[in-house]
Amino acid sequence: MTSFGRVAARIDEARLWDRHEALARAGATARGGVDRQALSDEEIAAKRILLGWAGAAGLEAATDPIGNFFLRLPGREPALPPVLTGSHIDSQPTGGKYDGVYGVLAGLEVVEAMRAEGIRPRRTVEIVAWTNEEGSRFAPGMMGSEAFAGVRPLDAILPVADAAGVRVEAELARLFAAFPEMAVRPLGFPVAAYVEAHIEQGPELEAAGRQVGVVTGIQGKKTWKVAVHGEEAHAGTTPRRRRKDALAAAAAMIAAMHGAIVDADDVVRFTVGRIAVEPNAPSVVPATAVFSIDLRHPDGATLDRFGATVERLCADHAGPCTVAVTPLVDAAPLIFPAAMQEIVRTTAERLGLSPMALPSAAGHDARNLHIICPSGMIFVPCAGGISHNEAEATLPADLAAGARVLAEVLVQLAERA
Ligand code: HGY
Ligand code: MN
Ligand code: MN
Repeated sequence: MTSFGRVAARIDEARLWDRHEALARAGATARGGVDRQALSDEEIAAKRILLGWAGAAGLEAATDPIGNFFLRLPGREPALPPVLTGSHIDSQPTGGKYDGVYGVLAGLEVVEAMRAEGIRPRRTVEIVAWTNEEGSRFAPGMMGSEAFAGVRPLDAILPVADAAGVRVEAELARLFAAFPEMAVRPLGFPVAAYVEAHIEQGPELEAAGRQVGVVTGIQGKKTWKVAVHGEEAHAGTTPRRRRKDALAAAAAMIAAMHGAIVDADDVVRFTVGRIAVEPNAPSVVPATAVFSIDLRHPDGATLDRFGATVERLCADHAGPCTVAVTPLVDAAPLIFPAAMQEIVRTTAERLGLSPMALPSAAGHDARNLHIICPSGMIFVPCAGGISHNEAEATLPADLAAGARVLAEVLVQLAERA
């Protein structure tokens, strides 16, 4: 047997599946999903489990000032920039067992397979769990890969607080205290290439009956935080003409944007997923309403055009209130290098799989690695395309098929001079 396929042949479907089940116990919810938000105790517990497996496999563990976790298999020439693979293990509040976790565990499975086959690539292979990909507890998301790639400075990230006022900085201190023996490396280093395996989080692969997707790119995304300020008042005594009702104004803004940000072909994605009202009391006219906006589209000009309406529509519907629209993320659509798409496609075909090319409608840390090194992604199907939902599901055979493709892609990339 040529060296091609040797590591793929060592991928252990049962071990990969069992590790998903084990990691899902960290932050398990009653409805079969996970609530393992960034820098939470649940995520620390999951990292401890991960480190146990990595230690047993002889991998070196390290972190960095933003809490990214790196599990390292030194190559024959460790001075060369490494090949990176991974994703995230933080989840949405009603998340599934596979979003993000698959990319980290598939990477670990590949390294286990390399060791079982006695293969030590030329380049070091590192598995990474990026900090706060989801952005549910701390907005915006992708803080770990953004800081690593230099997209967002650390000093702009550390002061960000969650709904309870707890800052990233304080939670990172807790994380480092939980792993006192962990080496802390400087933020960012040269990377030869990055490959991320992920469930599709959409219905295309399953509908086409394919096990593996070659990800062509990631659609563009803009997010904002909108703060509407009015005035507390008595719900029974205050006449309408004297009210400054922040929630009524926010509702008008949101309705106007839902009415304006639509397209006939159902491609644009506009979501207000979070709203917080103060003082949030039934008999008090709301003084403030703070809500999120998540806007996405695969075409940059269209995304910009819809994005340009946000600030105007909020201002037009503020009524007697004031409104502050704060941009958080402005990420253009991206296309992964043809060479990275090609190596995923040809590797899958050589393994006897029939890969399908498709773009990613969901965001991924690969977006930020794409800025600093050749990056690519491998998708596997998930049931009904359901994700960011506790019912997220997939098949052991699909996870293993994706891991086999990842294995042989990483071996090829890590053998390159
Ligand atoms: O929101 C996203 O696209 C990613 O799943 N966090
Ligand atoms: Mn994800
Ligand atoms: Mn997600």
